[in-house]
Formats: sequence, C-alpha cells, structure tokens
Amino acid sequence: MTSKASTPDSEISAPEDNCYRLVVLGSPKVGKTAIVSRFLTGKFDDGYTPTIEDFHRKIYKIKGQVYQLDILDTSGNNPFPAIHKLSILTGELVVCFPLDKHAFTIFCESVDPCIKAGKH
Ligand SMILES: Nc1nc2c(ncn2[C@@H]2O[C@H](COP(=O)(O)OP(=O)(O)OP(=O)(O)O)[C@@H](O)[C@H]2O)c(=O)[nH]1
Ligand SMILES: [Mg+2]
Repeated sequence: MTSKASTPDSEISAPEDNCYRLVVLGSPKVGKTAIVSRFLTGKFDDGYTPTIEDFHRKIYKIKGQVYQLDILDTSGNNPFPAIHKLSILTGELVVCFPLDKHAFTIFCESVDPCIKAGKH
C-alpha cells in the first residue's frame, strides 16, 4: 500500500537501489500508451496520438521507504532502431506488447548483449 507524500514528487529522491526503470515496447497502436495512462491516472482515453517517446516518473512511499519508478513509453513506429536499442538497454524491467517482425529483430539484437553482460 502506498501513502500520499506531502512533498511534491519532483523534490523527493529515492536511494539508487530503490530506483526502477520500466520500458514499454511494442508495435504501433497496440495500446502501450493507453495502459501506461490507465496505470498512472486510472483513466482510459480512446483517442489516438502516435507516441514519439514519453517519460513518466512516479514516487512511492512504502513502509517508510521511498521508491522511484521511471516509465519510458516508446514509439511503436520508431524509425531509428539505435534509439530503440538504447531504450531497451536502459531498462531494468521491460514490458513487451506484440511486436512485428522488424521490432522483434531489434528487440532480440538489443537483449542479447544484456544477457551476455548478466543484466536482466
Ligand atoms: N477498445 C480498446 N481500445 C484500446 C485499448 N487499448 C488501446 N486502445 C485504443 O487503441 C488505440 C491505440 O492505443 P495507444 O495506446 O495510443 O497505442 P500505442 O501502442 O501507444 O501506439 P504508438 O504510440 O503509435 O506506438 C487508441 O485509440 C486507444 O484508445 C483497449 O484495451 N481496448
Ligand atoms: Mg503510444
């Protein structure tokens, strides 16, 4: 259970061990932004605006500890595979929606070095 912080989230910092980065990947229009928005606001918006790249930060206070969750909502239509690879490499947690063949190839190429480096 989380408790409300009286200080604005932007002024609270969590210890490094309590910081997590979630990268949301998937093909275009599969509902990545909708589920992130639902998670953050509890609301569902049936409009569609293609994402370029959106970053969200949430601070939680759980049992007296401060935790930071960064969420990177990526574009399903990223024309720059290198940026996509970087996004995958920077995440500790990756949520993956259905990927088309091209996106799946980029994903495999990106996770391979992570696995070899012992990052998961
Ligand atoms: N009915 C229904 N529509 C959904 C659902 N999830 C997403 N949508 C709709 O599908 C469309 C695309 O959703 P987005 O979340 O913007 O898709 P996206 O994966 O972020 O797309 P890109 O940013 O282009 O990669 C929007 O019109 C959403 O409202 C769902 O669970 N049910
Ligand atoms: Mg989106």
